[in-house]
Order: sequence, then structure tokens, then C-alpha cells
Amino acid sequence: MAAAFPKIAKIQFEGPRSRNPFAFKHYTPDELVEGKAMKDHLRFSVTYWHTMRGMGADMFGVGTMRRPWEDGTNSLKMALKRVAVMFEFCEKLGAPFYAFHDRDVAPEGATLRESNKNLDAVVKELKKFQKNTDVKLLWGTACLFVNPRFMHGAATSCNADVFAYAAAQVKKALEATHELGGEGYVFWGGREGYTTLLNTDLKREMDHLGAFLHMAVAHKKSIGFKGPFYIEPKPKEPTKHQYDSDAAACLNFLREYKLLDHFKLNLETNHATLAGHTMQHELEVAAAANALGSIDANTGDILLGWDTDQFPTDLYLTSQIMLSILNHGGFTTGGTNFDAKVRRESFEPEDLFHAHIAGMDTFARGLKIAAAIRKDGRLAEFVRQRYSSWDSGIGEQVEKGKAGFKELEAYALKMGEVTTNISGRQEFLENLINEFI
Ligand code: XLS
Ligand code: NI
Ligand code: NI
Repeated sequence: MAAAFPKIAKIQFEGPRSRNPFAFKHYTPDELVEGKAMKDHLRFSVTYWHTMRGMGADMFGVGTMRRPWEDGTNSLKMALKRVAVMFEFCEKLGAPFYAFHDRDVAPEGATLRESNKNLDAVVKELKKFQKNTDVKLLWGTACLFVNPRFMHGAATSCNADVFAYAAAQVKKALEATHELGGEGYVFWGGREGYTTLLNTDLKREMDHLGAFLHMAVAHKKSIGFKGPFYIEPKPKEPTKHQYDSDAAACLNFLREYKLLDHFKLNLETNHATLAGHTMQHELEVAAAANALGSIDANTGDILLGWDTDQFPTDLYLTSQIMLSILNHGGFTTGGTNFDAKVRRESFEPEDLFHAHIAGMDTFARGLKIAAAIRKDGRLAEFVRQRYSSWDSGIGEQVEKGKAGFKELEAYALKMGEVTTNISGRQEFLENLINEFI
């Protein structure tokens, strides 16, 4: 097949002074940061659904994207052809990973059996391309939200037949992910929620979701898939309320249904925003429960209340994200997955490169900034000092479980008024961070 991007060569690092738009200014895959190559810190991943399948449609208009390789069909033939385009893109970009939904890579057939056959054919092609390149699968997932059968949800549908169909689909998507050596598998509860409580038995739906995920864990064991499962929180859109609404809600759900040992979280910036949190909040909540798994790297628009899935180009954002990630030991099986799409006005194929280069350079800078903040040490030292009252005396006794209300009352009576509070120095710290940006 002729190249899909004939005018674009492999993207190289040319440094911050370069004026070449098809070059990295900051991302040097092999440069060591804190003793580890940047590419191993960041583990960039390209999404099949946006980069290959996103055509720029919105609720007011049809797609705008110009994609010379597309023949306008959602056929198996086109799906097979598209694999070469995806791998050419990832290779030219130097992205080591990709991620997909079953229905992004292969078309849904007239029956489940036919859909499975389509998926098998494309998986074979993906496997061939993976073997001939250095591009690997970060994670796979099942699309349980596009087809009308999922109108009431998938695992949380009021219709048991839909639950069964969804289970069959996840079973197959999990097997495809395993076949392709995927590093993990994601559950995003696209329509697992409700639009009105008038028609909803919330407890029963949550119980069904818990049962569904236990079945997935059992199947994972039976096929020998070793990668982690991730849940991806999102509070709303398409439903009014999604059960996996934010990191804390997911963790509570997993704990309640005794699934915490089998899942980590895949956190997405725009979803955090929709939940009324910062991405760093979500990362810290996940890390506190030892469940920080992977990230969907994008950003929203502060003036819009939906999932705009824009490419991340904000250095404050990526520095904060990378600071949390480095502080918690970095990715293992997870990565930086660009769950992001070019604007519908950015309709040319080269925009796909501009967008990913921007995201990768912004994350590369975020990583370097975070490493510099850590090396400097003042921020961490400030936080350590701030809690120093817990390192000895009464604080240490509380942390060690050696003091109760009786001991604390005796201590407080003897102490008199608290006179030792020190400033939180927020403005000082915000300015400190700016020294590195
Ligand atoms: C949608 C989600 C979705 C998941 C994968 O908002 O971000 O794309 O990442 O199902
Ligand atoms: Ni996502
Ligand atoms: Ni999203």
C-alpha cells in the first residue's frame, strides 16, 4: 500500500531552537531523566478511536476530516487497510503504544459471530504489524456504548439479555487484547449510569456491575492474561450520572464489591474536570489507594462542560501530572495515552502529527520540570516540615496507635492553647513552581 503520510518522515528531536514543525523540541526518547529514559517514563500511546476513526462529526454537523486513505465504508476491507495507516503513523511519530476498542479496529457484523470473525481477521493483521515494528498494545477495551442495544447500559442494563451480550463482547475483546500481548485492559462504563432515578434500581444495577467485573476477573485468569484491569472514571456524558464517577467513587465501588485487588485506575484529565476535580487530585486519590495505573492524556476547555478531548498543551497541567506520577514511582504497565482528538477545523492529515507532537513535547517538558522540582527538593522539604509534628511526641504516638482520647485530653489540658501553627505559604509555593516552568 502507498504511504498514507508520504510527505512526512520519522519525527526527530531537533531541540528547542528548531523551527521545523515536524520535529520534537523537547521529547528525546533516550534522554535519561532521574536515571530512566524519557520514553520509558512517558510510554506514549495513540488511540485508534480518535486518530483513525475520528472524523470530526459533532451534534450539529457531519465529519470534516480529510483522510485520503479512507474509502468511506466501515467494511472489513477498509479495517484491514487502516491497520497499515495506524502503524505508519505510530512509527513515524515514535509512539511505542496504541490503544483500541474492539469496534474501532473491526466493524460490527450482522451477528455477534460475524463481529467476532471480523475482529479475529483484524487482530491477525495487527499482530503482523506489531511483529514488524516496535509498536505495542497499551490496552484494549470493548465498545459497549455505540450500538442501540446498549441504550439502558451494558453490565447495568435493566435487560439481562444485554448483560449477556456485553459479557460475550468483553470476553472476546479480552481475548483479542491477550492475543496481541496488551499490557492492560480498560473498563470505561460508557452507559453504566442513569438518566433518571424514576426508572432505576440503583442497587441492583451496581450489584450487576460488580458481578460482571468478577466474571471478567475469572475469565482473565482462565486465559492467563497477566496485565492489570483498569477502571476509567467519568462522572457524566453520555449519562447524567455514571457509577464510575470519579477516582474515589471507583475505589469505593471496587472495595465494596471486593475487586480492589484486581483493578487499578485509568485517569483522564477531562473526566477529572467534569467531576469538579483537578487531574492531580484524581492521581493523588488513586495513588493513596495504591491504584494509580495509567492516564488518558487530554484536556478539556474550562468554558465548556463536556468531554472535548483536546490535546494537552498546558505546561502547568503536565508538570503537575508528572510530579504526582514521579512521586508515586512512575508507570509500570500504564502509560500516557492520548485520548484526544484534533479539532474539527484541523481537518488535514498533518494535523494528526502536529497534535501528537504538541502533546508529546508538552509531556516531555512536564516530566523535566517535575524532575527539576524534585531535584531542587524545596517543595518536598516544605511538605515534610509541615507535618513534622507527627514525627515525634504526641503526633508519633497517635500515628503508632499508642494514644486515645483519654491520653489526648490529658495532653491538651497540660498544653493549654495551641501556639505552634505555621503558615501554609501557598503563594510562596506557587511562585516556587514558576521558577521551574
Ligand atoms: C470516553 C472515554 C473512552 C475511554 C475508552 O470518554 O474516555 O474513550 O477512554 O473507552
Ligand atoms: Ni478515556
Ligand atoms: Ni473521555
